[in-house]
Amino acid sequence: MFSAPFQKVLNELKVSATHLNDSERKELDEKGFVVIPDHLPHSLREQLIETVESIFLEEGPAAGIQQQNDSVNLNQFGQEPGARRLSDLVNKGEIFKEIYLDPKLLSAVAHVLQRDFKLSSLNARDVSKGNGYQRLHADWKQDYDQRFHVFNSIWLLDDFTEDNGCIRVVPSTHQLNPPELTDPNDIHPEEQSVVAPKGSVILMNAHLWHGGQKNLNGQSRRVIHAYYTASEHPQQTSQFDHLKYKTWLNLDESAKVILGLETSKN
Ligand SMILES: O=C(O)CCC(=O)C(=O)O
Repeated sequence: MFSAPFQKVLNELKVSATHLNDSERKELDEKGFVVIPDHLPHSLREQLIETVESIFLEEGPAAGIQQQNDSVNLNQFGQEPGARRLSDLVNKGEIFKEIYLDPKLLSAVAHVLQRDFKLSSLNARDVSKGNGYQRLHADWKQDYDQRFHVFNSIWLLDDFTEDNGCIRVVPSTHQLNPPELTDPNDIHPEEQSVVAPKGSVILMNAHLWHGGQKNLNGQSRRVIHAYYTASEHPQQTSQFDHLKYKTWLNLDESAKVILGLETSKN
């Protein structure tokens, strides 16, 4: 369970079991994911789109480049061919706190990980027409040891449709070892596309088998991934290595704990 200091941080951030209703909790427990529609208010979604697009513009061909630990599907430069990616959004706008400190999201992470945790990475992803297919994978690479170690959330800035490369998942695989499919194009008989309207957030036990799909019609499917890990594991984006002083100045103690910058204090 949580250390007393971490529980205090959760209380300060208004994280509580009541954020998930019984059916959301049941889906997360049984299927390994749950879609929360209308979670992003319209104006926040618009501001996020504006911010994300301005970062894409500013970073140009360097967008997404970052040394990341243990990334799935990324090349040596932290980029994914055919996908627009951004890394390290913690440093790229106060607005992203609305995501990584969201009380409902943190309540789901707390429910699944059941011990102190921290943000592992905060990235954005979009895929262009004809691209985006990923082999089925789990974000946790080791065998299932009766505990969960990682949690992901996918914030939909655009609709996820069958044709623009929405994510696919294999429900209820979160208590299995990661998939060992030999052919990257293998289709799992039980895989499902997750179709959902913009403004939704997909809360996902990141042990679940999942993968991006090909964007067939070229419509935008911009998402933000807020990914967490239990506190004993390294972060995908090390905040100690990357956090800028100007970001630090605007963080309160609770945010620093969620970013893994402070061990929680009494
Ligand atoms: O954006 C998505 O649809 C999922 C991406 C994903 O699973 C990954 O990049 O590992």
